[in-house]
Amino acid sequence: MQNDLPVILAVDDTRENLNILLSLLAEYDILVALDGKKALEIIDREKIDLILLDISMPEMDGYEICRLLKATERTKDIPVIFLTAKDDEESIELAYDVGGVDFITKPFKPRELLARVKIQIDFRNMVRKLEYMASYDTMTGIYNRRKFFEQGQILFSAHPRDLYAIVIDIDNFKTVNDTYGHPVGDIVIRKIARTISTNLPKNTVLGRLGGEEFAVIMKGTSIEATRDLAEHLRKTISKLKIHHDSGCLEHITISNGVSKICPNDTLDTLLNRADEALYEAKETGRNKVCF
Ligand code: GH3
Ligand code: MG
Ligand code: MG
Ligand code: MG
Repeated sequence: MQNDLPVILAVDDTRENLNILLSLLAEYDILVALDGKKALEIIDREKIDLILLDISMPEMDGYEICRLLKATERTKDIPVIFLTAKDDEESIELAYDVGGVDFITKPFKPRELLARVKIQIDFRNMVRKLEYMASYDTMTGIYNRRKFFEQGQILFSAHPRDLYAIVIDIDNFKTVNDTYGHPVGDIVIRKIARTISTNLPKNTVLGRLGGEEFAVIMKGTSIEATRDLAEHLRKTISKLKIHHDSGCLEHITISNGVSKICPNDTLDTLLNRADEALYEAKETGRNKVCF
């Protein structure tokens, strides 16, 4: 997770208002737009943490912009503070109805605006942190089980005919723990996760399903090509030299089970077949790929 300067987008059809905000919010990375169209272009391109949004603007007003953002998956969680000359109850109510998180009337008190911006940025950072914790495995930095299934499901919906799974399990890992201790076992898991991750094509979903078991969901071309990829992972890992405090481990191996999507499959049944293939790989000697 990065901790870059938060990016704030200020949208107002009056240049002078934007200039005031630019100098007031100098501690943030601040972008400005003079109309809705320009604002949407910037939001499309940049990762925005907070939007300060005027309401009365020609062509597209602030409410309309906010409604659009809230209806779009990628932008629905960006907090919007309305910053407007309006102060009637109806306008305030509508601002919250369309998804605004705060409402500030112009002319505003500078320190109050700064404080209210800071609250939203802090809240956004906290949400990001929680999202990260709910999605990534702390030890390896790859997807955890929950996020793996969520992302796998997205891939499944996009490519219901060309989906492939690889289930990966480290061989005799208990022996590694028993011989070298749990911390060295952790180093091995991390190294193997990183090796798998860097050897996968783009748009592949990789997750740690548990202990020393990983899974891959990918759009592929054939079972043979997927088997070749699994074989490449197996070979690469068997050649690793894994350094730890008191030495270097070699010849750590994995077993892989590969499956291709069949009609009526769900993500679960696709993965179950890869699991059965993995079981066969274990039963017939380990350090191999079965499908
Ligand atoms: P197999 O070849 O049949 O897979 O044998 P194995 O020893 O790898 O399989 P088994 O499932 O018996 O053992 C897996 C071990 O992984 C047991 C568990 O203590 C260990 N383990 C699970 N999670 C972690 C972890 O986060 N860190 C470490 N160091 N060990 C873990
Ligand atoms: Mg205006
Ligand atoms: Mg194992
Ligand atoms: Mg296991």
